[in-house]
Amino acid sequence: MSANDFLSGGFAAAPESSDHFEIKKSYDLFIDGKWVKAPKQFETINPATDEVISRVGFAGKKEVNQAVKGARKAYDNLWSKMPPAERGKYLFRIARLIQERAREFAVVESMDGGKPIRESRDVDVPLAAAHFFYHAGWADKLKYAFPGAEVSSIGVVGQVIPWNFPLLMAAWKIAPALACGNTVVLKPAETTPLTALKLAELIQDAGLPPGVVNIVTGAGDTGQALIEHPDVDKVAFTGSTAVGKAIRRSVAGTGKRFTLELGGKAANIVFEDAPINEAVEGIVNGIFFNQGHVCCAGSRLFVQESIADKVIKKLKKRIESLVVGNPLDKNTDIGAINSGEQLARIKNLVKVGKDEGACMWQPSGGVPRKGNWFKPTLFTECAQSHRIVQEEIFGPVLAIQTFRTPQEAIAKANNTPYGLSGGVWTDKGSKIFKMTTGLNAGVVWANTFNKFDPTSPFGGYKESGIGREGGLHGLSAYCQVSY
Ligand code: TAP
Repeated sequence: MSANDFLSGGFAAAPESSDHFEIKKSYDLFIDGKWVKAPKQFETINPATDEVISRVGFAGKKEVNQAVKGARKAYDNLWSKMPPAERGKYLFRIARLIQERAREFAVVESMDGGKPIRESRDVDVPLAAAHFFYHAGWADKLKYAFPGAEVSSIGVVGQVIPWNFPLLMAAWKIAPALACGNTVVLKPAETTPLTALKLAELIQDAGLPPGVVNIVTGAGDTGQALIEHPDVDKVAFTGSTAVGKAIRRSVAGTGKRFTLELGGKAANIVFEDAPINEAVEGIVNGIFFNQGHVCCAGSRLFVQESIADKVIKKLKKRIESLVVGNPLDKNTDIGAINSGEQLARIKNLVKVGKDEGACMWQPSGGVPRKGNWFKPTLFTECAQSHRIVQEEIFGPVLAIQTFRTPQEAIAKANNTPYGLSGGVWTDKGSKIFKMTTGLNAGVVWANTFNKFDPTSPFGGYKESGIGREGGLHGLSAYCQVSY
């Protein structure tokens, strides 16, 4: 498929090239510092073109066991005993290598996952490097992170990550684990294994001792085998609430430590005194960033009744200008839906929204012929009971409701099983404090949305999970802290 097969919103196409690096025809599993053949393989597909990019290994119980053994050996003999400043040097090296190979990682991430290159280039990859830099700095300062406490490592960590931020989630998980002296077995998502495998190559280039990081690709069964492995001391999972619940049941009574970062249904709340144009940008960024495949996406918009018509009109005008198309084109605002399965889920919930009586609007532009696409979509006339208001769609679909008072906004925003994030748009600082204390969410942004930083803890309440990642809170989840 050529770049011209995609729509470019009236702009001249500006595709990023993919000929400056190699994607191998097939990848094995990265176990104990070596590339190990898996008994079978599966294809990883470019969701924007339906083309096969590569074939990757499918790890079964035997390979997962081999990886955990490698991680245990590296933990017992080397990594947990290494002077922390030496561990830090490896992390700094990995961070710098990610920066050096940033363009390659950004292109592969967009090809394998479907996200616009502007996002993988400006958000995913720089943040992944930042997570390694940040945690590299903590490696030899853990006793200052928790003053007065004895701090030690935990052991072997089993980590399972989703497909929406593949490299970034790997960095979120691996960097703090290594900084605290643990070793790791990581299972990337089935539809987006490539940047984790490229990270394994980079880790080899960084000279990290064998077994400290192991990467086993596969499907849900591979993740389950890892989580249930008796020699795993801690489980770190990011993914859906349904799988998170199953994991919590499986670790119950085993003594394994665990953190669960799960789904969300964030409220983005716009008051009549907000800077409206900025708020409209924030609404667009909140729900259409990464095609809405974002756990903290602002998927429920609450607009104060007095400005609702104005905000919705401006929002529609802005959405008309969004470019849906080639993820590798630098003009693209909304890329491809990550998989056919996810596209079917989005279509199904959108149909439910219409059937339940909400009013759907989509912009006039088309979408490319091949691949998985869904237009940015708004729903008005939504009720709290509608499934599109209660359930995580994980796609570019926004449910809009109105409110009259801050109390009503808080009550409606909190009426969800989730509690991951939220946003408040207002000119008044006092209102921001009132709202942020009233909202039941782990992260609340004020007059902005979807901003991330490794120093800032991230995580949820209720069905959005348990534990935090990032900052000191995230660090404490990877060490034993005894006072
Ligand atoms: P899941 O279906 O839960 O998959 C997440 C990971 O778990 C994948 O690697 C998956 O493997 C694996 N997995 C599936 N079944 C498993 C099992 N029984 N035991 C162990 N591992 C298993 O989620 P997803 O659809 O990839 O990701 C979307 C979800 O992640 C959304 O709900 C989103 O909100 C959430 N998410 C949350 C956050 C935070 S920080 N809270 C961040 C990003 C995403 P396969 O891919 O091979 O099936």
